[in-house]
Amino acid sequence: MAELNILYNSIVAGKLEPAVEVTKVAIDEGVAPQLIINDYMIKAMEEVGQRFQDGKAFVPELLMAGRAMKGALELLKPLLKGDQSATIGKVLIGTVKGDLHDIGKNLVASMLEGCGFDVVNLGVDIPAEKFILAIKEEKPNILCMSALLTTTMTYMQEVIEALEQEGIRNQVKVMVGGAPVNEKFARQIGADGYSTNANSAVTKAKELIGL
Ligand code: B1M
Repeated sequence: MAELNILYNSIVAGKLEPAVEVTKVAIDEGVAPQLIINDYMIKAMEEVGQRFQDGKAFVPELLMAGRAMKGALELLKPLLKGDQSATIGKVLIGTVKGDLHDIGKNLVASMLEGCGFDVVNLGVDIPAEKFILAIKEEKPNILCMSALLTTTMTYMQEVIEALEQEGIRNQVKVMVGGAPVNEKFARQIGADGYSTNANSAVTKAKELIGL
């Protein structure tokens, strides 16, 4: 029986190997990926964030925890894929300029992909010009922007304004998310949609393209 508390503790302690091992056992035992992610992995990252905030953990600990979570998440990614054979829409996703957090953004990308979206993942620290270039090249239905810092979430508005100046705002729906982002903020900056987590991101994305 998979000891999922070991997964939680390993991520908090930044230990990759036991995190991966216990995840493998959980997968073999048929534990639902969503339960592993939501009840253990994300909770562990919250604990690390709390320790950081309390001055009990520092950037190296955040990095190690991120590495452990990413390693375990890699094993779960294939399981997030649904049985969708046809593409239901195209999404361009990236973390905005100045922001290097990508674990949540990648989780959103994997869920969207698993639910039938064609996903182009631009990565982190993406400036408006790069989003614009990619929109012109890839012609996505939805632009997804992620931000984890209160200092970078405001850049989302700059991207939306840049889309307007470029005359392409009406060609793409804009969805925003990330821990400091909320519905009110999304509305204020002129985004079309917002979601709190990777599951609701899929629901919102479908809604935005009329499904
Ligand atoms: Co940083 N960090 N970090 N960090 N980090 C936070 C975000 C922080 C809250 C920690 C804290 O103080 N408690 C704090 C931000 C404070 C603030 O702005 N209010 C913080 C800070 C301060 C910093 C630095 C400034 C620290 C420093 O250098 N002094 C620095 C900034 C670097 C930069 O970006 N320029 C920094 C660096 C880092 C690391 C690089 C070391 C590492 C990131 C590794 C990586 O991502 N590859 C890191 C980590 C790991 C964290 C915490 C601990 C965990 C983040 C995470 O991965 N969570 C975080 C504390 C926390 O979140 N509690 C913290 C798990 C992930 C699954 O959740 O990303 O929220 P999340 O994604 C969720 C939802 O938000 C949503 O769905 C996801 C899945 O459910 N979502 C979307 C996300 N994007 C979405 C997009 C959507 C829809 C939903 O649609 C488009």
